[in-house]
Amino acid sequence: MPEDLSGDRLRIGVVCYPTVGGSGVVATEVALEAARQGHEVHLLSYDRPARLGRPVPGLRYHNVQVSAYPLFRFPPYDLALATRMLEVQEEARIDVFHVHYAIPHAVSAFLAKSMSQQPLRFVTTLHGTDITVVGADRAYMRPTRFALQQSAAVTAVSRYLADETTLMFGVRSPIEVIPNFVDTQRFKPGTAGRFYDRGEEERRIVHCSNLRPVKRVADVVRAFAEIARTLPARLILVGDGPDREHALAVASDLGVTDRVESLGNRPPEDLERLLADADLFLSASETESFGLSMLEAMSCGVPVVSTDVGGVAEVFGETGVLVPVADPAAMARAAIALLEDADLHRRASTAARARAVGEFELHDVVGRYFDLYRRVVAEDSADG
Ligand code: GMT
Repeated sequence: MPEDLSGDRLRIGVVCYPTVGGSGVVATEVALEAARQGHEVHLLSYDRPARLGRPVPGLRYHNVQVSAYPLFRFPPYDLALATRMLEVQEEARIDVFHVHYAIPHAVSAFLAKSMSQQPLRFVTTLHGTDITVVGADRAYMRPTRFALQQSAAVTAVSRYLADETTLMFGVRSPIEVIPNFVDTQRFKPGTAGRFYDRGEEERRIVHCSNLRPVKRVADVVRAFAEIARTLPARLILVGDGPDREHALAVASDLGVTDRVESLGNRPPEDLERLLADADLFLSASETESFGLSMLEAMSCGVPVVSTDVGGVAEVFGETGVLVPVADPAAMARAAIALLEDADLHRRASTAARARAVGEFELHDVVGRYFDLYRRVVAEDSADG
């Protein structure tokens, strides 16, 4: 029998992708903070999420296993997830599931809800390509729209993404914007300072992503090659994905291989350290609903130059520099301006950190999810 929880404590089921991508990071941080605040948290995924780290009291991880029969060219993960959600619901009497990334998580949640003998409530958070790219695919559109309509509440990580969803999916119910967040105590400026404090000539430029085509990482390398023609600089690529080899081939063609380090996926502590000591962050994405790694860089006081897409302007506010997509020359010009002028860089660094602390601090934002869970549970109890 599940323990009787008192007062404000909730039983929360969190569903996410386990990879280093932003939606998995956000989901894991929400789960960790909920457990720290005394809620009982059940995290479901097909692998232990990259940000989870060591076991945490109050948080249980449930693995979703998919059988691979010879007949299945595509093992049905959505069915396996629905079954696991139902089992966890029956075992732990979950008050609310929070599914991150609509496809297929919201559809699995709806299936679990339909199969459940008890009320099963779920909140869906939209992150980006679940709507802007994947969701526009006819094969996914209708079940996703249906599952959003069946969610007790839908949130999006930026106003841009909320508006896109309303436009593309014709979702009539309001979508609440709850932005992504950063732990500004973990992601903070390093003690070594920037290139002018370190007395070093070489500027450290970082790009961090899952190196998928949407990130246009080759444009980051092209911009970097221009920068490296003007200034001593090093490019550090963090993350792994299908475009890694292509990016390195472009670096080789442009003669900057010896100045590009590709570190692959790194544990969160390494990312915090790398950003803390960076001088600039570059992002060349063709779409970005939010840009969590840019926010993490800002929190470390690292100025960011990004393509002007999606919700990036909402994250930047008055900070950062926006350039057109597919224009590495413009990106390089903006970067050089910051990396040549210590005063300009210092102001940009201070503004970036101040914006992250003022608008996106983890403890200020995550509480909005907990308020939403309570509202959903209260409304459902009142209805039923
Ligand atoms: O949608 C994706 O590309 C995957 C997703 C993820 O799992 O990393 O990224 C999206 O969600 C992040 C967390 O909310 C956002 O910071 C990213 O901007 C967003 N990616 C895109 O929109 C391309």
